[in-house]
Amino acid sequence: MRLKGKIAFITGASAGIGAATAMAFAQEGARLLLAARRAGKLAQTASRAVDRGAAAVHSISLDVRSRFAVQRAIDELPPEWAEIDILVNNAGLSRGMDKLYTGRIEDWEEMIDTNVKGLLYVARAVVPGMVVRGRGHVVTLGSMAGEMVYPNGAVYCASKAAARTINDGLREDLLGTPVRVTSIDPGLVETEFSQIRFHGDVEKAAKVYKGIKPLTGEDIADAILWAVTRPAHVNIARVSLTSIHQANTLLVHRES
Ligand code: 8X3
Repeated sequence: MRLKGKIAFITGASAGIGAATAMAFAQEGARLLLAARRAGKLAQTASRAVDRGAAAVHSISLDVRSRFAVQRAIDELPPEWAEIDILVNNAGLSRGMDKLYTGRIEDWEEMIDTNVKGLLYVARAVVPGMVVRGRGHVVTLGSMAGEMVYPNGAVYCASKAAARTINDGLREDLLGTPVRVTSIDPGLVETEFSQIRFHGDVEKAAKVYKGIKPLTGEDIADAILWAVTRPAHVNIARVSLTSIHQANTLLVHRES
Protein backbone atom coordinates (compact mmCIF):
# COMPACT_ATOMS: atom_id res chain seq x y z
CA MET A 1 0.00 0.00 0.00
CA ARG A 2 2.80 2.37 -0.94
CA LEU A 3 0.43 4.91 -2.53
CA LYS A 4 -2.20 4.90 0.19
CA GLY A 5 -3.79 8.34 0.47
CA LYS A 6 -2.12 9.61 -2.72
CA ILE A 7 -4.13 11.07 -5.59
CA ALA A 8 -2.76 10.05 -8.99
CA PHE A 9 -3.97 11.70 -12.18
CA ILE A 10 -3.37 9.51 -15.24
CA THR A 11 -4.11 10.75 -18.75
CA GLY A 12 -4.71 8.28 -21.58
CA ALA A 13 -5.94 5.88 -18.92
CA SER A 14 -8.42 3.91 -21.04
CA ALA A 15 -5.88 1.45 -22.46
CA GLY A 16 -2.24 0.48 -22.82
CA ILE A 17 0.37 1.97 -20.51
CA GLY A 18 -2.16 4.32 -18.90
CA ALA A 19 -4.55 1.51 -17.95
CA ALA A 20 -1.69 -0.70 -16.75
CA THR A 21 -0.41 2.15 -14.58
CA ALA A 22 -3.91 2.59 -13.14
CA MET A 23 -3.88 -1.10 -12.13
CA ALA A 24 -0.39 -0.92 -10.61
CA PHE A 25 -1.33 2.18 -8.62
CA ALA A 26 -4.68 0.66 -7.61
CA GLN A 27 -2.87 -2.30 -6.05
CA GLU A 28 -0.91 0.18 -3.94
CA GLY A 29 -4.10 1.77 -2.64
CA ALA A 30 -3.97 5.05 -4.61
CA ARG A 31 -6.96 7.28 -5.30
CA LEU A 32 -7.16 7.40 -9.08
CA LEU A 33 -8.19 10.31 -11.22
CA LEU A 34 -8.46 8.77 -14.67
CA ALA A 35 -8.81 10.72 -17.91
CA ALA A 36 -9.24 9.63 -21.53
CA ARG A 37 -11.29 10.46 -24.59
CA ARG A 38 -13.10 7.11 -24.81
CA ALA A 39 -15.62 7.21 -21.94
CA GLY A 40 -16.77 3.59 -22.41
CA LYS A 41 -13.28 2.12 -22.26
CA LEU A 42 -12.36 4.43 -19.40
CA ALA A 43 -15.33 3.15 -17.39
CA GLN A 44 -14.00 -0.40 -17.84
CA THR A 45 -10.55 0.63 -16.59
CA ALA A 46 -12.16 2.40 -13.65
CA SER A 47 -14.15 -0.65 -12.62
CA ARG A 48 -11.09 -2.93 -12.93
CA ALA A 49 -9.11 -0.46 -10.80
CA VAL A 50 -11.73 -0.65 -8.05
CA ASP A 51 -11.49 -4.46 -8.14
CA ARG A 52 -7.69 -4.19 -7.86
CA GLY A 53 -7.92 -2.18 -4.66
CA ALA A 54 -7.97 1.50 -5.63
CA ALA A 55 -9.07 3.56 -2.63
CA ALA A 56 -11.40 5.54 -4.94
CA VAL A 57 -11.72 6.28 -8.65
CA HIS A 58 -12.95 9.42 -10.39
CA SER A 59 -13.14 9.39 -14.21
CA ILE A 60 -13.05 12.35 -16.55
CA SER A 61 -13.82 12.22 -20.25
CA LEU A 62 -11.10 14.49 -21.64
CA ASP A 63 -9.30 15.25 -24.87
CA VAL A 64 -5.94 16.75 -23.86
CA ARG A 65 -5.75 18.54 -27.21
CA SER A 66 -8.31 21.01 -25.92
CA ARG A 67 -6.55 23.60 -23.83
CA PHE A 68 -9.79 24.90 -22.35
CA ALA A 69 -11.18 21.44 -21.58
CA VAL A 70 -7.97 20.56 -19.72
CA GLN A 71 -8.01 23.71 -17.61
CA ARG A 72 -11.73 23.34 -16.92
CA ALA A 73 -11.33 19.68 -15.90
CA ILE A 74 -8.70 20.65 -13.31
CA ASP A 75 -10.51 23.79 -12.11
CA GLU A 76 -13.78 21.89 -11.64
CA LEU A 77 -12.42 18.91 -9.74
CA PRO A 78 -14.43 18.13 -6.61
CA PRO A 79 -12.44 19.42 -3.61
CA GLU A 80 -11.63 15.89 -2.43
CA TRP A 81 -9.90 15.26 -5.78
CA ALA A 82 -8.16 18.59 -6.28
CA GLU A 83 -4.87 17.90 -4.50
CA ILE A 84 -3.09 15.81 -7.12
CA ASP A 85 0.08 14.14 -5.79
CA ILE A 86 1.19 12.30 -8.92
CA LEU A 87 0.61 13.27 -12.54
CA VAL A 88 1.23 10.58 -15.14
CA ASN A 89 1.26 12.66 -18.32
CA ASN A 90 0.73 9.67 -20.56
CA ALA A 91 -1.82 10.52 -23.28
CA GLY A 92 -0.10 10.23 -26.62
CA LEU A 93 -0.18 8.46 -29.95
CA SER A 94 1.53 7.86 -33.26
CA ARG A 95 -0.16 8.21 -36.63
CA GLY A 96 1.29 6.93 -39.86
CA MET A 97 4.74 5.78 -40.95
CA ASP A 98 5.66 7.77 -43.99
CA LYS A 99 8.57 9.59 -45.47
CA LEU A 100 8.59 13.10 -44.14
CA TYR A 101 8.09 14.59 -47.58
CA THR A 102 4.97 12.52 -48.28
CA GLY A 103 3.45 12.33 -44.77
CA ARG A 104 -0.19 13.17 -44.05
CA ILE A 105 -0.33 16.57 -42.46
CA GLU A 106 -3.47 15.56 -40.50
CA ASP A 107 -1.38 12.83 -38.86
CA TRP A 108 1.30 15.34 -37.90
CA GLU A 109 -1.24 17.69 -36.38
CA GLU A 110 -2.77 14.91 -34.29
CA MET A 111 0.61 13.80 -32.93
CA ILE A 112 1.89 17.28 -32.20
CA ASP A 113 -1.41 18.43 -30.70
CA THR A 114 -1.57 15.41 -28.39
CA ASN A 115 2.04 14.50 -27.61
CA VAL A 116 3.41 18.02 -27.32
CA LYS A 117 0.64 20.56 -26.80
CA GLY A 118 -1.57 18.21 -24.76
CA LEU A 119 1.39 17.32 -22.56
CA LEU A 120 2.04 21.02 -21.97
CA TYR A 121 -1.60 21.88 -21.27
CA VAL A 122 -1.91 19.16 -18.64
CA ALA A 123 1.38 20.07 -16.95
CA ARG A 124 0.46 23.76 -16.99
CA ALA A 125 -2.90 23.03 -15.34
CA VAL A 126 -1.66 20.60 -12.67
CA VAL A 127 1.84 21.67 -11.63
CA PRO A 128 1.01 25.08 -10.05
CA GLY A 129 -1.10 23.31 -7.41
CA MET A 130 1.79 20.96 -6.65
CA VAL A 131 4.11 23.92 -6.11
CA VAL A 132 1.61 25.64 -3.79
CA ARG A 133 1.03 22.45 -1.77
CA GLY A 134 4.77 21.72 -1.61
CA ARG A 135 4.48 18.17 -2.89
CA GLY A 136 4.08 16.32 -6.16
CA HIS A 137 5.61 14.15 -8.84
CA VAL A 138 5.25 14.56 -12.59
CA VAL A 139 5.87 11.51 -14.77
CA THR A 140 6.15 12.17 -18.50
CA LEU A 141 5.78 9.33 -20.97
CA GLY A 142 8.64 9.87 -23.37
CA SER A 143 10.04 7.24 -25.71
CA MET A 144 13.23 5.77 -27.06
CA ALA A 145 11.95 7.47 -30.21
CA GLY A 146 12.82 10.78 -28.55
CA GLU A 147 16.46 9.72 -28.29
CA MET A 148 17.04 8.46 -31.84
CA VAL A 149 14.92 9.11 -34.91
CA TYR A 150 13.98 6.18 -37.17
CA PRO A 151 13.07 6.30 -40.89
CA ASN A 152 9.44 7.17 -41.65
CA GLY A 153 8.90 8.29 -38.08
CA ALA A 154 10.36 11.79 -38.00
CA VAL A 155 7.30 13.60 -36.70
CA TYR A 156 6.46 11.04 -34.01
CA CYS A 157 10.12 10.97 -32.95
CA ALA A 158 10.23 14.78 -32.94
CA SER A 159 7.16 14.89 -30.71
CA LYS A 160 8.89 12.56 -28.25
CA ALA A 161 12.13 14.55 -28.44
CA ALA A 162 10.00 17.57 -27.52
CA ALA A 163 8.50 15.65 -24.59
CA ARG A 164 12.02 14.89 -23.40
CA THR A 165 13.05 18.54 -23.56
CA ILE A 166 9.83 19.70 -21.89
CA ASN A 167 10.38 17.18 -19.10
CA ASP A 168 14.00 18.30 -18.59
CA GLY A 169 12.97 21.95 -18.65
CA LEU A 170 10.22 21.34 -16.13
CA ARG A 171 12.75 19.69 -13.79
CA GLU A 172 15.00 22.73 -14.10
CA ASP A 173 12.12 25.13 -13.49
CA LEU A 174 10.97 23.18 -10.41
CA LEU A 175 14.42 23.15 -8.83
CA GLY A 176 14.09 24.49 -5.30
CA THR A 177 10.64 22.95 -4.84
CA PRO A 178 9.96 19.41 -3.59
CA VAL A 179 8.18 18.50 -6.86
CA ARG A 180 9.89 15.64 -8.69
CA VAL A 181 10.01 15.14 -12.47
CA THR A 182 10.64 11.84 -14.23
CA SER A 183 10.64 10.73 -17.85
CA ILE A 184 9.85 7.11 -18.68
CA ASP A 185 11.30 6.29 -22.11
CA PRO A 186 10.32 2.87 -23.47
CA GLY A 187 11.18 1.16 -26.72
CA LEU A 188 8.72 -1.23 -28.38
CA VAL A 189 5.70 -1.85 -26.14
CA GLU A 190 2.86 -3.99 -27.43
CA THR A 191 -0.36 -2.08 -26.83
CA GLU A 192 -2.86 -0.54 -29.24
CA PHE A 193 0.03 1.78 -30.23
CA SER A 194 0.75 0.26 -33.64
CA GLN A 195 -2.90 -0.35 -34.51
CA ILE A 196 -3.55 3.33 -33.92
CA ARG A 197 -0.42 4.25 -35.88
CA PHE A 198 -1.63 2.22 -38.86
CA HIS A 199 -5.20 3.50 -38.62
CA GLY A 200 -6.62 0.14 -37.50
CA ASP A 201 -4.59 -2.17 -39.78
CA VAL A 202 -4.19 -5.10 -37.36
CA GLU A 203 -1.90 -7.17 -39.62
CA LYS A 204 0.51 -4.34 -40.20
CA ALA A 205 0.51 -3.63 -36.46
CA ALA A 206 1.27 -7.27 -35.58
CA LYS A 207 4.35 -7.19 -37.85
CA VAL A 208 5.95 -4.54 -35.64
CA TYR A 209 6.26 -7.08 -32.80
CA LYS A 210 6.85 -10.19 -34.93
CA GLY A 211 9.67 -12.38 -33.68
CA ILE A 212 10.40 -10.33 -30.58
CA LYS A 213 9.17 -10.37 -27.03
CA PRO A 214 8.06 -6.76 -26.68
CA LEU A 215 7.62 -4.86 -23.47
CA THR A 216 4.09 -4.79 -22.09
CA GLY A 217 2.11 -1.98 -20.53
CA GLU A 218 2.66 -3.74 -17.20
CA ASP A 219 6.46 -3.53 -17.63
CA ILE A 220 6.19 0.22 -18.07
CA ALA A 221 3.75 0.58 -15.18
CA ASP A 222 6.27 -1.25 -13.02
CA ALA A 223 8.97 1.30 -13.91
CA ILE A 224 6.59 4.18 -13.20
CA LEU A 225 5.62 2.70 -9.84
CA TRP A 226 9.30 2.27 -8.97
CA ALA A 227 10.07 5.89 -9.86
CA VAL A 228 7.21 7.30 -7.78
CA THR A 229 7.94 5.19 -4.70
CA ARG A 230 11.57 6.28 -4.15
CA PRO A 231 12.32 8.33 -1.02
CA ALA A 232 11.21 11.97 -1.30
CA HIS A 233 14.78 13.26 -1.83
CA VAL A 234 15.43 10.91 -4.78
CA ASN A 235 14.48 12.21 -8.22
CA ILE A 236 14.62 9.63 -10.98
CA ALA A 237 15.35 11.81 -14.00
CA ARG A 238 14.85 9.19 -16.70
CA VAL A 239 14.15 5.50 -17.09
CA SER A 240 15.07 4.16 -20.52
CA LEU A 241 13.91 0.59 -21.10
CA THR A 242 13.62 -1.86 -23.98
CA SER A 243 12.80 -5.47 -24.64
CA ILE A 244 15.82 -7.78 -24.56
CA HIS A 245 15.34 -7.96 -28.34
CA GLN A 246 15.87 -4.25 -28.90
CA ALA A 247 19.11 -2.25 -28.57
CA ASN A 248 17.82 1.08 -29.87
CA THR A 249 15.19 2.37 -32.27
CA LEU A 250 17.10 1.03 -35.29
CA LEU A 251 18.44 -2.26 -34.00
CA VAL A 252 15.93 -5.03 -33.29
CA HIS A 253 16.67 -8.76 -33.13
CA ARG A 254 13.83 -10.91 -34.51
CA GLU A 255 13.61 -14.66 -33.98
CA SER A 256 12.46 -16.17 -37.25
C1 8X3 B 1 7.21 3.89 -28.91
C2 8X3 B 1 8.54 3.36 -29.32
O1 8X3 B 1 10.01 2.65 -31.26
O2 8X3 B 1 7.65 2.06 -31.38
O3 8X3 B 1 7.29 5.22 -28.53
O4 8X3 B 1 8.37 4.34 -31.70
S1 8X3 B 1 8.63 3.11 -30.99
